[in-house]
Amino acid sequence: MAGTLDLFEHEPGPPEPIAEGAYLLRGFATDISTQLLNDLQHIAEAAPFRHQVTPGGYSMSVAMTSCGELGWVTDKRGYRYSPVDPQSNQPWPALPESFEQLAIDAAATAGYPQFSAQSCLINRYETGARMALHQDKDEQDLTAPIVSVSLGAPISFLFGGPTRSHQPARVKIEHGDVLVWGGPSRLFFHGVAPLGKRADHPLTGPVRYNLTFRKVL
Ligand code: MD6
Ligand code: FE
Repeated sequence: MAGTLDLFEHEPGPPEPIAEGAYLLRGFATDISTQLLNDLQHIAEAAPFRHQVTPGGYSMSVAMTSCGELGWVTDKRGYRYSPVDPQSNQPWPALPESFEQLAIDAAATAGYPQFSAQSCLINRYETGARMALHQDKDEQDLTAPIVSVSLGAPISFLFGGPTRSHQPARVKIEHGDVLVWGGPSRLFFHGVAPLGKRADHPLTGPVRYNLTFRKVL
């Protein structure tokens, strides 16, 4: 029965441990992905995607915006969280209900029942865009996990270790996959390989979006 098989194809699997305290929830957000993408478009109308500049003076290949109480920003002065969009001097758009509930549900499923997000960074990858190996360490509260949702074209995620020299593992991340990252691996190095020329998804075309939910303070 093709119809039955089709239903199972999109069923989320059990949390897959990828590092100590870090879990991959494959397909966890697939059911609500059209709602998430619709809400994302509204956020981008109020706070447009932009290529921010690193403290070293490089323009990032990933375009970013934010929603929630705090947004992640970078410029010549450094990396930080800001309650206002520096482009408009207005507060960031509020976290949509769909985003907020997904972050809570995913964190709880991975064993972090107390999580609630203060910030959602939205990353947009077009062909060739990548994220160099880095640690997420601009947050004061390092006891909270990070919830990361991938939408659209697939990409290779790079999972490293506690030092930059640790050879990263490559894992293909697809539309609807959610990563919950905390505990002992909270400060592990990680990155994203360049989005491939043929990468594609019916809902986004050759574009990948990533939502990263964080408790900052
Ligand atoms: C991305 N994600 O997937 C970039 N950081 O586009 C991250 O840098 C990230 O996915 C911390 C935890 C989960 C992540
Ligand atoms: Fe990160």
